[in-house]
Order: sequence, then C-alpha cells, then structure tokens
Amino acid sequence: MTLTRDLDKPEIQNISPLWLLFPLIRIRGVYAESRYKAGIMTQELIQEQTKKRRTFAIISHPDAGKTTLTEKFLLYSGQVAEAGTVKSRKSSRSARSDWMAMEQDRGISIASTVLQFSFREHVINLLDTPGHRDFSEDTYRVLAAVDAAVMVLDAAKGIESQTLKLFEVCKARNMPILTFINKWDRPSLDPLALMDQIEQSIGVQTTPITWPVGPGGDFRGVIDRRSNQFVRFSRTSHGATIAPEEIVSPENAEIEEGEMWTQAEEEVALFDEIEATHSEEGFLSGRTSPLFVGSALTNFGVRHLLDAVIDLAPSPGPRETSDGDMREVTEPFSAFVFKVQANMDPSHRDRVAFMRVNSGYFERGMQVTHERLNKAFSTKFATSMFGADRGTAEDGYPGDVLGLVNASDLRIGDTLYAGDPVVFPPIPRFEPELFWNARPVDISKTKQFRKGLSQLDEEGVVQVLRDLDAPTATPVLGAVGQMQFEVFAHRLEHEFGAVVEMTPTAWVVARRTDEETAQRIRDLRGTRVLGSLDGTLFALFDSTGRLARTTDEYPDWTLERVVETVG
Ligand SMILES: Nc1nc2c(ncn2[C@@H]2O[C@H](COP(=O)(O)OP(=O)(O)OP(=O)(O)O)[C@@H](O)[C@H]2O)c(=O)[nH]1
Ligand SMILES: [Mg+2]
Repeated sequence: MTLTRDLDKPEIQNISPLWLLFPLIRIRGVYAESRYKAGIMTQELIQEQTKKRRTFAIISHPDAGKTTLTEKFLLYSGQVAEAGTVKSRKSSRSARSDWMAMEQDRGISIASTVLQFSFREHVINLLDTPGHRDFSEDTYRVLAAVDAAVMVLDAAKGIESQTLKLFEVCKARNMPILTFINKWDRPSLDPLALMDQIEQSIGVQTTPITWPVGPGGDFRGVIDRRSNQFVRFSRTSHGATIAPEEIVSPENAEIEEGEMWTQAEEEVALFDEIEATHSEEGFLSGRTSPLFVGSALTNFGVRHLLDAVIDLAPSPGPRETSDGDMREVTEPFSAFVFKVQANMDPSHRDRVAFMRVNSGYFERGMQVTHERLNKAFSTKFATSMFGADRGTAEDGYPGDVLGLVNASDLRIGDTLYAGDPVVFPPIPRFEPELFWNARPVDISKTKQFRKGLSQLDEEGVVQVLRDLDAPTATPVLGAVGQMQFEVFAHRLEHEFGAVVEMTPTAWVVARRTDEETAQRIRDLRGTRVLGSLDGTLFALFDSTGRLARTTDEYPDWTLERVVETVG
C-alpha cells in the first residue's frame, strides 16, 4: 500500500483536480519545503501546518461501529478504494485498524490503532480505540493524546454505562466531542429521545448537524442543517464503495418521501426554535456536541461526519505541562509518548513507541532530549503509522502522531523535547482489579517468558506488580479485566514463544498508596505492597472488607483510587 504520509504535499497526493488550477499555492508549498530543508522553520510555517492538523479518537461502547466507521473514513478520504469489514467472512478484506490476528478472530478491537492520512489538504491523525471495558486503559491513554473525540452511539442502544464513563473522561479534559448516532439502517430508538438521553445523562446538549429522513431501518438520507438540503443516499454492495448522493428539493422530497420527509422537516424546524444549533464556543468548551446520524455499514452520513472533522473540530492548541504552564505550538519541538506496541509487523518483530507532537517542528533524525533519562535521543527511525503499515516520516508538526521504532528507552508517559527542558504530565495507570500469577509451562522458555513479561508490561497489556524488596519474587499480574490476561497469554505464546499457565491469586482489590503508608501496611495481615513499572505503589488486600476496615481504622493513610471516573 502507498502511504500518503507526505503531508506537506497533500495536494499532490490527493490529486484534487482543483489543485491543478492553483499553481501559485503549489509553488508556495515547494518554497516552504526548501525552507525546511535549509533549516529555516518560522513560527508562521509551524502555525500554518498546525492549522492543517486534526487529531482525534473514535470512542464508544463495544460494538457501536468505531472500527467500521474508521474504515469508512479511509474510504471517503481516498486512502482505500474498497472498504474492508470487521468480520471478514463476506469480504476478502478485513478492516485496517483491526490488524491483530486476535482482533480478526474475535471481531473486536483489542488495542488502539493509529492511522495518519491526508484529506482535503489536511493531515488527519485518527485513533480507533477498543470499546471493551477490559481495554479502557488503552482508550484512556489515547484520550490524553488527542484534541477531540468522535463518540459513536448505537442507535438502538443509546448511552450505555461504558459510554458514560468515556464521556466523563472527555468532560474532565474539556474535550470537544462530535456525536455520531450509528446503525440507522436498523430499527432504532426515537432520535429525539436519544438526544434527550445524552443531555440527561451527561449534561451535554447535542446540536444536530444532520438529521435522518426515515426512521431507523428505513433510512433515506439526511437533512444537512447547515445548507438545509436533503441529501438522499443509495446503497452499494456491502457498503464497500462510496454511497451515491442526490440532493432532493423540498418539493420533490415531499412527493417522494411523504410522511418521512414532513416529519424530519418538522423536527428540524423544532431545533431552530429551541436553538439546538451548533455553537463553536459551546462545542470547543465541551458543553455542546454537534450531532450526526448515519450508518457506517451502508456509508450513509459518513461523509458529513468526516467533513465536520475538518470544518468543526479544532486544530492542535497549547498543551499543559507538568508545572501548569501552557506549551504553545510554536515553541521548540516537544512530544510525549502515549502508547507502546511491539510485534505489529510479524516480519520485523520490533517495538514502536507512539509520540504525539505537542509543539514545534519535528524532523526525522534530529537530536532531542529524553526528559526522564535526561539524555540525548536520536529520532532516526521515525515512522508514520497506518494501522500495521508504516512509512518513513520525514517530519511532523503539532498534533502529529508518529512512531519511533526500536526506541527501547521510551516508555508510556515519557517526554521528548528540543531546547529548554519541558515535561508533560504522566498518564496515570488504573488500579488493577484482578490479580493473577503467570509462569512458563516449559521452564526452558523462562528467558522468552521474562522478555515477553517486561515488554507487555511496558505496553500496559497488563501491569506487572513486583515486590520492591524482593525483585526476584514471582510478580503479580494486575488487570482491569479478564480479557487482558487472555491477550497477555496469547501474545506471550505467539509473539515470544512461551506458553504460560495462569492462576488467580488471593488478592481482590488494590489502592494506590505512598511510601509512608506502605511501611505501616507491611505489618497488617492479608495485605501486601507491590510496585508497578512507573514506580506507583499499590496496596493489595485479600478482601474488600479488610480494605474498608483499614480505611475506617486509619483514615489518614493514603489508599486511593487512581482514576475515579473509569472502572
Ligand atoms: N447494521 C449495522 N451494523 C453495523 C454498523 N456499523 C457497524 N456495524 C456492525 O457492528 C459490529 C461491530 O462493529 P465494529 O466496527 O467492530 O464496532 P467497534 O465499535 O469497533 O467494536 P469494538 O472495537 O470491539 O468495541 C460489526 O458486525 C459491524 O458490521 C451500521 O451502521 N449498521
Ligand atoms: Mg473496533
């Protein structure tokens, strides 16, 4: 596959016929490029490129259609000629963002996927996240790296508890959210009731941008409230290609769609009356959310949503540093690592650290500083990511998500910078809720086991909790959900060559603690203090009753949940 990562020339890659009409802009692009080469990077150029970036995550409860929608974004942006499917029995292709064998077997997303591509002369950094609660830590990390989120709801289900938690995380970060009510090709809840539900449960007012003509299951098209046009769609075979669109006048719509049209028209008039209308200020502050209705399966309404990512979603802005300052996009290069993944490409078996650029100009090969280790760091192996595929990334700007290959020193939460030191806030790990032991079935595979254990710990597949006073003692594996252990065992076997046996331990609950409390807890029965990779200390208890009694008896001890909103 050719990667269209060469993003300073998106116009050439996109082969937009319009582009040919504007040779002047093109010359300017080339001129800008030579200035980069000459090492003259002005703040103005960085600003200009930053404005062309959109970095967002697609999030939702399991199975709402995130990966299908991601695939359709690739179709509509011209990255793929035919969309693949999540469950690929009918189609010869599978979805690009569910590239792991385990994901394809189960038809669910297990790890987040980064896809970088150009669309409408913009650079999109799209992060498809897993919806399953067991993988919510991964989603949480991704939310630290994006500027906006597309929240997908299943039209027949509305807000589910998992959606609610994700919304809370977004709200806590004041993140702008675009809402997409998906699966309108199937029987659905009443759309007005869905809007009401969103407002009641999370306090965000939705402002419809598109509104469906036809009830769920009899989806004809959408009214685009910005242009007040009725856009009617036609289906294509398996939704593998773009759905043809037709603009229908109100007169014809009334004749051809009858009651369905008049109902939609009345509902849209109601939105004008109650002022459920997009407000940039409301959206950017996370108070209101532009609403789109569609079907990722049949592609109806997908284009409107993708266009809105360019037209409505914000470009990268200043990012908060650990000391509370704001890092402006035009300041020297800085980035932070939010994800690590090994063995994405079976033929290479290497490790990729994903960084999000927060400020400045990144040029492959530049020397930067690794903040945690306070040492020089070479960026020779920078890549752009497109699911499991990659291409060399020559440069990057604020908002870009780039992979650094085989940078074994990089861990989740690390900051890289050029110039004066800067550090971005760490991404907290959740407190684990399940605690298991693992051992290699064949002890001659101990080396492979240890290697896999430490790699999967760094990725956050599970948390390896060790006794800091006895580092060689058998570690306890902590997880938020059972499926994390399944992924751990599967990957250890298939990627590292060690079959493991897993057994539950006596621990049932953990709380974050500190050195002082840890000293005291050590004298208590039924507890143990273990440390995770990032140095967090966890106090483990063998019953929730014991935890409750301990907090009652010693209210001044530090025993806290890590992330209140998820879990
Ligand atoms: N009828 C209908 N089915 C859809 C639509 N979008 C997705 N699906 C189906 O819903 C199922 C789940 O889709 P995915 O795209 O894997 O959902 P997801 O949100 O990525 O799931 P996880 O990542 O596992 O949380 C698949 O069988 C899709 O074919 C839609 O618009 N209409
Ligand atoms: Mg998915």
